[in-house]
Amino acid sequence: MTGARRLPWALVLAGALLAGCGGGDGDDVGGEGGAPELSVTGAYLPEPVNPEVAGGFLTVRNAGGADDALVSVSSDLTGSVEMHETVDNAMRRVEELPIPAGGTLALERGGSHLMFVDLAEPPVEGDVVTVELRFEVSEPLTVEVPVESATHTGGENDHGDHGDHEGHEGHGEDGEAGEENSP
Ligand SMILES: [Cu+2]
Repeated sequence: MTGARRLPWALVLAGALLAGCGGGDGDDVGGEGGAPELSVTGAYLPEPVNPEVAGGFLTVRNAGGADDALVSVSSDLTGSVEMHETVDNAMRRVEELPIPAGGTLALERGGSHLMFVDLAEPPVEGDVVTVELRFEVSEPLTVEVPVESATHTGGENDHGDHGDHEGHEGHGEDGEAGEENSP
């Protein structure tokens, strides 16, 4: 099995790359291409159908030259905000969502999303939820997320250019089917 022989080398290489990225204590952050540069667009939260669980959607763009990742989320709506990905129509919790250098992390219906759970009180259309996004590298970003109608998809007030739909390959296949599929 040649694949098995190659794996240790891949791990060594990944480790070396991580060490190279992480050891930047003495470096000047902000040099060209040296740091992620994140911005958030298109955030919305559809009024939940299930009053205890709400999905949240947004796009994080990384215009910088280094990878980053969304590692945790909090909000004033609930103390429990999870990050979920969707594989084969089943969603599952993940510990982080990657935001590649020069790329985007798109949280959208049918894909990865934020999951607000254990809601004391369901949000209604017209509310605004304050969400704090925390990243592996970048400083946290606070986003005011409008609550839209339950059927809102975020598509209609986008000005074109919504064509890239990358980054869905490469997930494992196990998936815990049978959780609620609400968002
Ligand atoms: Cu979910």
